[in-house]
Amino acid sequence: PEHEDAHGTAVAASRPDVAPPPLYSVLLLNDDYTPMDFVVEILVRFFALDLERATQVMLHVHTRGRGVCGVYSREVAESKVAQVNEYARLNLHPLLCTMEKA
Ligand code: TYC
Repeated sequence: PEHEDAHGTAVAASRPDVAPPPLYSVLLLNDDYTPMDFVVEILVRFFALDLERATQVMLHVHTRGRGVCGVYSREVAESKVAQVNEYARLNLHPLLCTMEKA
């Protein structure tokens, strides 16, 4: 909603309608070649999961095809995706990380 100042100029209302920034899920996709222990290492290293939770997420991706590693702002999610894909490629694994609006 817009208010007007003494000159009739539109100014921001005292309670501006601010939308919360959208959140993004960062996903791992299954493949037939990336070793399970490498996927667990990724989940510990880049998503701060403990070994037990990392193993659960890895097995979920392995059996269901994809799974959520974490939920972040767009900027943080983009950074996680880039870092994971770069690290996987550096290690010659086909692992794919992607993101979608939560
Ligand atoms: N399917 C892989 C295997 O059997 C393991 C794997 C899990 C790969 C999760 C990718 O995102 C992934 N070695």
